[in-house]
Amino acid sequence: MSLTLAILKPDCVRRRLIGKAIAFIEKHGFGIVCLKMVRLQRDEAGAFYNVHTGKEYFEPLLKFMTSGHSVLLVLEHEKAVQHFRKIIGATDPQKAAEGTLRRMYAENVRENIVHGSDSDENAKKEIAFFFPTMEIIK
Ligand code: IDP
Ligand code: MG
Repeated sequence: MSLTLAILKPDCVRRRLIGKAIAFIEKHGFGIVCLKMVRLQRDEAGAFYNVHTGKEYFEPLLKFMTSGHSVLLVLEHEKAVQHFRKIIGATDPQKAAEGTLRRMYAENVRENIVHGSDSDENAKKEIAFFFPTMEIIK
């Protein structure tokens, strides 16, 4: 078993899709190991998405990610990072495969419902970033 970090982004919360997103995640076999709801501060969102600094979508991304509450989840599954990326689909919901979370619910490439870590190394960093004390119930 391995872990990944998921974020249900502010569009997911605003559109009352938390329940549907979590049901989808659980239906695909993930265990929820940690969960909390937060409103990201600008500096946190900037640090989290720091590799995207300088991209034309960076500022609007920070504005979006700080526009309301998000749900942070640590998820457990075999090959959690790859499996989660597969079930959420491509960044742009129009390019996401049929049956993926983004294809089903996301409205556009920015407001795409959900974040998933992209490597085991980044998952480790992202989990530590949001759950520094590893308050993981196991
Ligand atoms: P990912 O979330 O699928 O890993 P990344 O390329 O890491 O996608 O981008 C991080 C986030 O930045 C995306 O989920 C999306 O919210 C936003 N983003 C990425 N590319 C674009 C774009 O071309 N336009 C607007 N927003 C974008
Ligand atoms: Mg990414």
